[in-house]
Amino acid sequence: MEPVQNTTGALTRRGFLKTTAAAALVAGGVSAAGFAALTPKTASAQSDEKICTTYCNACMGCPLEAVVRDGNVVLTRAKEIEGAPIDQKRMCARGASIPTLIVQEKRIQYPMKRAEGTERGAGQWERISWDEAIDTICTKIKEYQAEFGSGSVCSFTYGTTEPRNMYNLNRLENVAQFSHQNRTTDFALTQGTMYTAGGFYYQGGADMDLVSQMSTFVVWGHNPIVSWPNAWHYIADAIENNDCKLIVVDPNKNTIGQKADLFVSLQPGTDAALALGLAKIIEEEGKTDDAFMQQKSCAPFLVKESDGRFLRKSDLEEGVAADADDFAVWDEATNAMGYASTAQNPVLRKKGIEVAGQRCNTAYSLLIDRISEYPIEMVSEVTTVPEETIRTFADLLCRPGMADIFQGYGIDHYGHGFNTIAAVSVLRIMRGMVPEPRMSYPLNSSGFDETETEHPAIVQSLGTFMFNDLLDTGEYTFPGVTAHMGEQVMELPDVTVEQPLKMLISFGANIVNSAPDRNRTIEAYKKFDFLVTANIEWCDTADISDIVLPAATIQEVGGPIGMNGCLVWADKAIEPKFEAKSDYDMANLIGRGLGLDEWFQEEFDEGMKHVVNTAMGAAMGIDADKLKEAGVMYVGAVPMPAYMTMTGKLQFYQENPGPIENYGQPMDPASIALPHWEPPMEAWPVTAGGFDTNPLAEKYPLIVTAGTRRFRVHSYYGQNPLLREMEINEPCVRINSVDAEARGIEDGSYVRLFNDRGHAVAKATFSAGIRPGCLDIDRGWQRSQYISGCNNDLTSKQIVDWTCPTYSYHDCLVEIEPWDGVVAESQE
Ligand SMILES: Nc1nc2c(c(=O)[nH]1)N[C@H]1C(S)=C(S)[C@@H](COP(=O)(O)OP(=O)(O)OC[C@H]3O[C@@H](n4cnc5c(=O)[nH]c(N)nc54)[C@H](O)[C@@H]3O)O[C@H]1N2
Ligand SMILES: Nc1nc2c(c(=O)[nH]1)N[C@H]1C(S)=C(S)[C@@H](COP(=O)(O)OP(=O)(O)OC[C@H]3O[C@@H](n4cnc5c(=O)[nH]c(N)nc54)[C@H](O)[C@@H]3O)O[C@H]1N2
Ligand code: SF4
Ligand SMILES: [Mo]
Repeated sequence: MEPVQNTTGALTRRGFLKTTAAAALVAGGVSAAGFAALTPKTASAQSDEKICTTYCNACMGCPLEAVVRDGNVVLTRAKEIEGAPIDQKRMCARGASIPTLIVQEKRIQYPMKRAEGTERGAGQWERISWDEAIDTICTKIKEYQAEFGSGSVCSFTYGTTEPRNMYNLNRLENVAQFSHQNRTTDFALTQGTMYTAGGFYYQGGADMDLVSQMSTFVVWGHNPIVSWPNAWHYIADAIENNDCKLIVVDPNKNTIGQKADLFVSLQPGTDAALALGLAKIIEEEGKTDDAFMQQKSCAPFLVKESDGRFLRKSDLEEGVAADADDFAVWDEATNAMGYASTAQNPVLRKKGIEVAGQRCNTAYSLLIDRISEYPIEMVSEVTTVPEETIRTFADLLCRPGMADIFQGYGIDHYGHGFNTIAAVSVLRIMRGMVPEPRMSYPLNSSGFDETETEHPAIVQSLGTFMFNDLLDTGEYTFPGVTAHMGEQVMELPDVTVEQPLKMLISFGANIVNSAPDRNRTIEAYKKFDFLVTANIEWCDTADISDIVLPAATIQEVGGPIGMNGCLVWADKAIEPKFEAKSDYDMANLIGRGLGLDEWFQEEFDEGMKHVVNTAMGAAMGIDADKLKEAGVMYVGAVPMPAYMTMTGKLQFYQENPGPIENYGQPMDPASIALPHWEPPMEAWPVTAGGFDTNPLAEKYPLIVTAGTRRFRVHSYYGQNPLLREMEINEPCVRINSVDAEARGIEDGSYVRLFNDRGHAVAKATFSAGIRPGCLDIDRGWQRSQYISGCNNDLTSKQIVDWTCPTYSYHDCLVEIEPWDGVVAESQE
């Protein structure tokens, strides 16, 4: 159905309102007629057909081919990757569903604004022109910034984290000096692997050649068969070709757990205790790789008792240039102090070393003290893993041949996630597992060419956990802490951030659905004066916005991505459907509308050159023109001269850690100096290890986690009709029959999960793989797809560790009951 137009061809608002009512263009859906118009036409003999290079951005960036006929993508298939030394050609059901994703019913077609006089969220929309949309947005930005300061306009640019999109969005939020809404998600794994091993191994996909060579492989809090499907076959290759032993650590027997030689089911949130207990066994049995630790880690570095810092050459000698600095060690070859770069035999296990009036201990001896707090009896009690299983695990870790540990977000999504990731990293360092330093080829998403060093910048980083306070009072207060640095103790006072908030612009992400404690998120969002959402498909976040902008898909825009060892330059395979525009173009329009034209001169193709053309690229002979010409280039992993940690060495000891996300919070660096275990903040329904049960567990005894699901990526792909055919088309919660039967719950019946924060109604699916006391609810279904409530109505925004502030989605207690089918008004 065509919108009504007046004689000049422009839309009339009245005319369109009539049309929308008739076409039921409420809540963002398009009519059946509109959907038919979007659907690819049947190919005829006369059809033009072309094959384009493209990719899927749903997890690992698989390079694909798109078959295009008559302006529609009719098929996607895995692309051959020339020059790849390993078999990389892969695609899963999500990649195969791209043709229907592009034309799905829920696609946002035009810029829309909330119908005048209607409530936010009432579902009444009017189509507007791009000009009106951009004018309105820019006028609002200018007004708020003039009256309340530049940071009163906040932008959120997550969910579409590709450099292709992020480049110009980052440019906009910096040049326009917005405040930036931080996602506060997945930070423990990022910060934990970065600080200990210098980065993400495996998950960038560039190290898969190593995975197939493993003799022992541990998958810890991760379910790659579902969440990184293209990673599984390398593990399978290792099992088939190397007789690799697979160990899986998870409370629940997840998909990959079925393939494990040793499946270790543990009490959720106790992984750090298990890792440190294993480390103690390995140390006591003399199975550490000492030569590796001496050469590649901070283990021999001397740590001063006075302030907990490494003793450096610059502490001992005058005029040492920063790049000539070195770390003091005790050299057994000379029985004297030496430096890390030259010592022959730096000692690992030594305490009470006096150097220049400073009492020092080796970093490794501090670690030994720490792991001595985790004897096997205590670890077994806390984790519930039998002592015999812990010993078998330790033996398997010490098998000859290559071994490594693939850590996942199952252990990230806890308040003490950093500590858990760091504790697991201890095992990797002690056993010499961490490979030579390498990294995935980095594309530049910063928003600025490497030569553009002078530019305006965002004014403040904010988390959604701050929004309720900021919107109520214009202030958020971080609690003060007692900070420890060696023998020094400091009281750090509360810090108050002042930031009035008026307007939020979200590019991608469906934050209302994905952030924890959804009811609190909605409460906050309602208090914003003005909300703008740019997305490909209509979602719960669009529902409560004032202006919604239609974003274009990869196939409609093209551009570069680097993942999985490959660089891809996708073709613009088809014209954008309806009036969709790329995020790049949207940033240009807003930037220019704000009078910042000088920063937004370049169109997409030129802009993308800054994304690919980096100094590293030049050194490797890679540039945008070459990549565009090739379509796909295999680059593998880029070798690095040193680990990208703060010292260039593998670090189980952090001398002065800063947080990955700095909101201005006070923090105690000692909380992550050496890894330790503490129970989860909420999901602790037991008494063990000297920690009493959380009293809340009397009311809410079950732990609910939300694992990833095969046929969706969070909410994305979750409205794709092809994928919806492939699974039960509604939210499900997996439950052990023991817990279900105790509550009179039948398999396949509706149940209500609830706690003080909210509730979610889902279909119970009995599963023997779920640990009694635990539930696993689908991740990603939106409120609009639930009968009542929603997964994130249950979760909490509380931040536990300010040295690594991250949302602890998996740390959540609930009770569950058969659902009586009544939706109370308060629950709607
Ligand atoms: N199909 C699909 N793939 C995706 C996504 C998606 O939504 N769908 N999302 C993508 C994104 S953004 C992410 S972050 C990744 C996440 O993907 P993964 O890293 O695989 O993480 P999860 O699925 O959250 O959890 C993995 C496992 O951790 C377990 N777990 C929960 N608590 C604990 C615990 O205390 N200890 C241990 N050892 N395990 C625990 C869960 O039972 C689950 O089996 O997937 C990416 N890939
Ligand atoms: N309960 C619970 N909640 C969780 C988690 C959990 O474990 N438990 N895990 C969390 C994790 S790991 C993550 S990463 C977050 C993810 O949180 P989100 O990023 O909010 O999740 P998605 O639902 O994938 O939203 C991505 C949105 O981006 C849109 N999009 C895709 N491509 C483009 C584009 O090119 N341009 C624009 N403008 N939009 C685009 C999609 O249509 C989709 O609406 O969720 C978190 N939420
Ligand atoms: S979802 Fe992941 S594995 Fe599947 S096609 Fe897309 S990028 Fe590849
Ligand atoms: Mo994530």
